[in-house]
Amino acid sequence: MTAVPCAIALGSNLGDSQQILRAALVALHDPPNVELVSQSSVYQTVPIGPAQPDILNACALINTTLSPQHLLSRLLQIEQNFGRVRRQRWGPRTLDLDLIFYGQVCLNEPNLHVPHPRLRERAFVLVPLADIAPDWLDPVSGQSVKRLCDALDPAGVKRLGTILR
Ligand code: PH2
Ligand code: MG
Ligand code: MG
Repeated sequence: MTAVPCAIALGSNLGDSQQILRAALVALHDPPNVELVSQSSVYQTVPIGPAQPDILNACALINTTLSPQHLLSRLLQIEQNFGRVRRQRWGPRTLDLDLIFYGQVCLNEPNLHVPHPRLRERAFVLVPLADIAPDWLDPVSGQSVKRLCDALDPAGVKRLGTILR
């Protein structure tokens, strides 16, 4: 199978989030199934949802030979390895890994919706993603990441710097 380019969003606000994001990128890179292609800067973002500490967000581009469901399983497994416990929807997390785009594929399965259904309203996804994939076309809206990003208020998304590797 030829590898498919995908976009992944990362988030953390429990533990040493800088270190967790860095280690998560290392864990994600798992050749020959997943190749890490690029990573955005890290952003400190105001949480959407219940009150909790600010979240560190970033995005990564990968190439993968895994199917969407296998990639999702892999992301959930990495979250578990970082001690993710789900107590509350949109609650605090050591690590959240969301599949944003899987090539130009559109999928609506009970446990997996791709592109991510809320990506167009989330500056904490689109601002980092615009660092590394401004021209990526969202297959649902037909608009580029840059254009979707420019339509949002970037207040609440503050660039911290690059992720050291
Ligand atoms: N993730 C959510 C809900 N709210 N807010 C910010 N700022 N960053 C996130 O990653 C985030 C959120 C659901 O996973
Ligand atoms: Mg999420
Ligand atoms: Mg998630």
